[in-house]
Amino acid sequence: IKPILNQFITYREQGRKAFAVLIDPDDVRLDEFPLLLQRAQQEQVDFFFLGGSLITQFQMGDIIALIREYTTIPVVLFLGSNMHVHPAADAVLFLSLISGRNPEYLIGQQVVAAPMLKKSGLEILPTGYLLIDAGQQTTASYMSHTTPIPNNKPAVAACTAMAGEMLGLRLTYLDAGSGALKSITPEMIAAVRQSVDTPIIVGGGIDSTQKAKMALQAGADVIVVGNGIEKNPDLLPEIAATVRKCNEALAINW
Ligand code: 1GP
Repeated sequence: IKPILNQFITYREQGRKAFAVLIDPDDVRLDEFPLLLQRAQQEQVDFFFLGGSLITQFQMGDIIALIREYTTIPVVLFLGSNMHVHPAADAVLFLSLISGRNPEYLIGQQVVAAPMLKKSGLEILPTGYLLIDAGQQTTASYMSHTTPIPNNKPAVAACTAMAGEMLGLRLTYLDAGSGALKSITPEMIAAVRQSVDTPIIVGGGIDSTQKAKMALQAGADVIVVGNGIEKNPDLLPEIAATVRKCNEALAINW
């Protein structure tokens, strides 16, 4: 198994929780960025997810170079389009939007990206991507022309995740979309947890330690926080501490 996928799977097998910080390349101010990177390194953030639905600033290369300068944290691309692929990252979440019924995001984009990704040397992380209703239309559902899974239908999410796993997708990503008003319910996370063995990544609207803890306790293996940290950088160490506490509690239960 390739190293980053292995990292996700080992965390899952050991019951160890992980913390990914989502960086939207358009929102990065390069002069302030090193401070965030130093903090992330200090707090032992597990992954950087890098990407967004739209990228209007050509600074992916500079961002990755700064991440390399200040941290040893792996960079995982999380892209809205194959136009945004950057070979200097470590890996790419190769997403199939399985909650939607738009063939373009189920397989079309992937066909176009495949030869480029093969040459890029990036590690490919085959990921079942589920958009969950967030109480308002998110950029992701607008851009992908798909209807998200209703927030109060855990069984739909569970069956979708199951089908993704049966198709061979190695990671399951439950996303309420960036800046979601409603983050994903513990009931839905728990239903998915009972249905698949893949690592489960949960993100969208996690802007407090309470929400982070709830997602982890419900069965998320990796939580992703973007907007919350952009608005309040102090949230980074707070969430890191929550993840650590959760891991300590799990270690005691062993
Ligand atoms: C969105 O899962 C990510 O795709 C994270 O969302 O920016 O709301 O933390 P936030």
